[in-house]
Amino acid sequence: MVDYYHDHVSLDVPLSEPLLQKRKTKSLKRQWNQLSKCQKTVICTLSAMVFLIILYIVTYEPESAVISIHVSSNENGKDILKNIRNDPRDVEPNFNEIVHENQVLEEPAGADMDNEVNKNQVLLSPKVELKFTGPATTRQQAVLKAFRHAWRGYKKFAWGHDHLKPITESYNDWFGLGLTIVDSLDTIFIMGLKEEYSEAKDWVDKHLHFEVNRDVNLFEVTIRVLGGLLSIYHFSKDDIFLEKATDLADRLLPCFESESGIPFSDINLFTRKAHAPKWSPDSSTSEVTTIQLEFRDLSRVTGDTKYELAVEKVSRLVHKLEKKDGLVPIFINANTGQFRSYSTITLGARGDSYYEYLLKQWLQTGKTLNYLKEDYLAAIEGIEKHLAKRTVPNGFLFVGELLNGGKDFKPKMDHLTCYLPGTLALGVQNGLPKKHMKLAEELLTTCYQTYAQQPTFLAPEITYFNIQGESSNDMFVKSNDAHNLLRPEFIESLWYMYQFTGNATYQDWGWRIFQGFENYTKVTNGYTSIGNVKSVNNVRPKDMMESFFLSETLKYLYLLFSDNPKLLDLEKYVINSEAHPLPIDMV
Ligand code: DMJ
Repeated sequence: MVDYYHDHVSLDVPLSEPLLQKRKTKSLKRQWNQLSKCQKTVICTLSAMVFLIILYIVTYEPESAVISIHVSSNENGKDILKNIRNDPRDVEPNFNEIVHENQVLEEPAGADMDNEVNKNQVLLSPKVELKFTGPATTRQQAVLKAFRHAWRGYKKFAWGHDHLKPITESYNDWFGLGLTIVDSLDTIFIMGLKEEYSEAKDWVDKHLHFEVNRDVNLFEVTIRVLGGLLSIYHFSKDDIFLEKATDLADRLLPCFESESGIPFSDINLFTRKAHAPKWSPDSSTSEVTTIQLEFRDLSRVTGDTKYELAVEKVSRLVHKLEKKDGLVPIFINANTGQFRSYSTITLGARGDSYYEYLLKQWLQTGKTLNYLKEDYLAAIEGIEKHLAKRTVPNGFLFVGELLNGGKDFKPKMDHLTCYLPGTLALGVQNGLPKKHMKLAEELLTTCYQTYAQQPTFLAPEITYFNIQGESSNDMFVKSNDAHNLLRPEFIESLWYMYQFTGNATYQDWGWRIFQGFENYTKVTNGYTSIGNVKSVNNVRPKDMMESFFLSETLKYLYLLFSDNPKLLDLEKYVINSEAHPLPIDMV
């Protein structure tokens, strides 16, 4: 271009790229040299920071909600946890599909599955897929509505306490461990209740701790709290539940430091001092034998065998004791390791779940601990021989009790015994004698009658049976035994039986009983135990909603009313005494 306005002519010639670059570099260099030392330091620092930030962004990988398990040592469960698990706490659990990692079995040479637990053996939880998609039937919807009603009352008047007292709009603290929340978590998960899950988890995270200076019962806390935490850990894979479970189990372990290895029944979680119950020198047989599924599962997930070793020792000690055709007295001494002679033999209170856990431990361990199966089979023979009798009027089969060292028969059956048909069916499904199914069906019918014969359609706590033919009634209920605590055992059995037979009558029976609960135990702020099932006009509300109503009764009803038989797959899960599912070993 030509400049006509100046005394000279300037000509702009476009420079070539390399030439331009050279000039720019030269001028940059000149500018840099003109900077002060301080200016140069600031520029260098800023550049280094920008470089580091870019490097971090490029190499960052987000954490996954699926947990990778690689175990190299089992010295200390906590260390293992720290090392092997990601922290999925901020990740929303997937209620529709949760994938658990593969089971890892590191078995040293010579380990025998039917012998003592090998200290070096690390057996971790199997891969399990779950699909919980919320209620699919109108009956399930009704149960879900009942759960929400109970939860709302608990939340409003008893949040963080053990149990709701719905009539007085207050609470009860038995152990001070927020039992209803912990016990309900897996039911909430199965029902797909996201809001309730999030508030319950939040409470566990922030408020559940075990520095509690009070005595708790080993069995109750194990089945409700340890079992509840482990079950929801398996479902959600959220480490917070496992951390709490491990802390709790460590505090419970001193119970096993007795002379015999049979645990004391109670322990102070803060001082960790264990002792026999205040009212007796002995522990209850069902209690010391109904903690094994939970402690063993904790060993599976942490890789630390100390929990399983403690409880397995108990099973083996009880296995060696003399029994009456497989039947056990209901008291055992932690110091001597012996049964209390002449104590009652029953499938009800203090005896019940001994028999249940024989079968379930065998299942949990992939049918490898055969001494448990043998004890179970012997016990069922013993029941048939000594305890199973028929009423005279209509021949209903029931399971009574033996008193005075097995000398006297008492035609009395606790509602607790109604878990037995379900357990028998579970055994048959797993290859045990088919004749057990006949026993299961007959007992189920009798249990149903304990409900159906009451005007409330709710069973009493205890029923007596007519074996002398003194009247035309098959069963009768004493006033003191006429209460209903919202217990789950019969519903539990209905669910197992429906699972294995597909007989929809069992669903219909469950529905009628659910109506009984709706009609006579539902109150404005939840559900309440009642004192009298014998009169629809005078049920005498007892003002107590036990955590097992949400953990067990409503869970089993919800499962019973599902048309999907694999909603909770019994080939993959074994369910503890408080209805908390735990994975079965894949061997
Ligand atoms: C629950 O705590 C458990 O099912 C236990 O094994 C027996 N008693 C209650 C329910 O009735």
